[in-house]
Amino acid sequence: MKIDKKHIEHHNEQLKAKHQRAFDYLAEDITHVEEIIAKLEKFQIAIPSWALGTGGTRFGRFSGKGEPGTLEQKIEDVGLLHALNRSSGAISLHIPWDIPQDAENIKALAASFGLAFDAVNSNTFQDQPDQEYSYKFGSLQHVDPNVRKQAVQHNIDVINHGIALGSKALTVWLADGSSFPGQLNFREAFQNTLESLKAIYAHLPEDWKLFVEYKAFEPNFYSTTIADWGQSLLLANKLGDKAYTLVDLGHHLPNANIEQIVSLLLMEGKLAGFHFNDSKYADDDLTAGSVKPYQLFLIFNELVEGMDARGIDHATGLGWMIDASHNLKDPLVDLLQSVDAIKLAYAQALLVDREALKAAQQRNDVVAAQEILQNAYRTDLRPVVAEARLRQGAALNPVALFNELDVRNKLIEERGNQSVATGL
Ligand code: AOS
Ligand code: ZN
Ligand code: ZN
Repeated sequence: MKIDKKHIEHHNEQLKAKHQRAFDYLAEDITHVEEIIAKLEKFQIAIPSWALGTGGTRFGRFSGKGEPGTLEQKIEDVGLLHALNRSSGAISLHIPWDIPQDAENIKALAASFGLAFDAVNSNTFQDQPDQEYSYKFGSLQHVDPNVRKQAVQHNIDVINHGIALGSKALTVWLADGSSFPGQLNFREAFQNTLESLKAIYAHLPEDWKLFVEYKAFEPNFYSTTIADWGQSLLLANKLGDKAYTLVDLGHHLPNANIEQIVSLLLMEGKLAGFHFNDSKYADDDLTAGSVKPYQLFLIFNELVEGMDARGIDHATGLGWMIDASHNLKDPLVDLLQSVDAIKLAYAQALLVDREALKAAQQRNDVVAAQEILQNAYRTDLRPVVAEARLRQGAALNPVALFNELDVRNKLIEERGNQSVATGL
């Protein structure tokens, strides 16, 4: 299944008049609309290979169909997304779920869809059939040095796969922790983790980054060894300049002020990776912007402010990625919705009158500050995001075109009813 230019043009032709009316009406009042569009056009959000299949919960899984069974098919799926929205120009692989046997061919295939390779992800939260030691009681934190060594070696192997593909970052997410008080010594677990990360860091190429992901709980239910941004930042600072914190929106305790975390990490020059999703309770991995769109906007507001303050390029300075799981929706549609919601929040943040906000803060004008933020948030910028897509040669309405072209049924015709369990 391939989406060609003609499909997009035909679709856009039908929606163009209505779009133009909405866009012109909006653009008249936004003095820097061209600047916003230019930034939206450059903004790319990587797709994780594990989000292309139907997820599940520990209670069950309702299989999807026509899902990608091979790495080649996963790349094709992201290629479809990118053809529809021109904003999903990279794929993030998970080793060993995706082993690139022939890196050159895989690279060429990705390039044919205009895709690059984002951060590579290691996996020491599951045991693989051929491995010697079990990760049941942790990996990089483990009390047994043999287990730690095995986990370190796995991460080095992942770096090597990434080098062959042109990735520039390794993301380490650990399930390490404990489920019962007394099960481990917190300090020793942390120190073991640090030593293991140092060994991995030593194998990082000069132009690579190490993203240290944190998570409040789950799969362990009493302690997680890298549980919050403080613990991640502590490790990143001890490791060195190439190590950074990765913020996954679903990995905080309820009501955490994520926008403040983002702001301070940027201030320290230690924010580099981002996993988008949304949640009501914890790591629900729902579609970005589906539950708390205002929070997503506030996070972007801090991202834009903080990146501008440090002169960080919005498009290339941070590793933007989705990390989601879909139990009910078609994974591809869910990803299209996520990318759209992320770009909308970004556009809203770009609309904030920074000078006026700064002035309001300086005179402690709480009311004005709120008005400024909410004016931006409550402006319906969907036509601006659509205009950026139009100029990029993407579909004005990617979800509608996905349905019009009956993409999922075509994939089922090609691949059959195959379904792959993925995601966490
Ligand atoms: C797990 O909760 C984390 O979000 C990871 O970033 C990610 O989902 C995992 O590495 C995928 O297997
Ligand atoms: Zn994540
Ligand atoms: Zn997660």
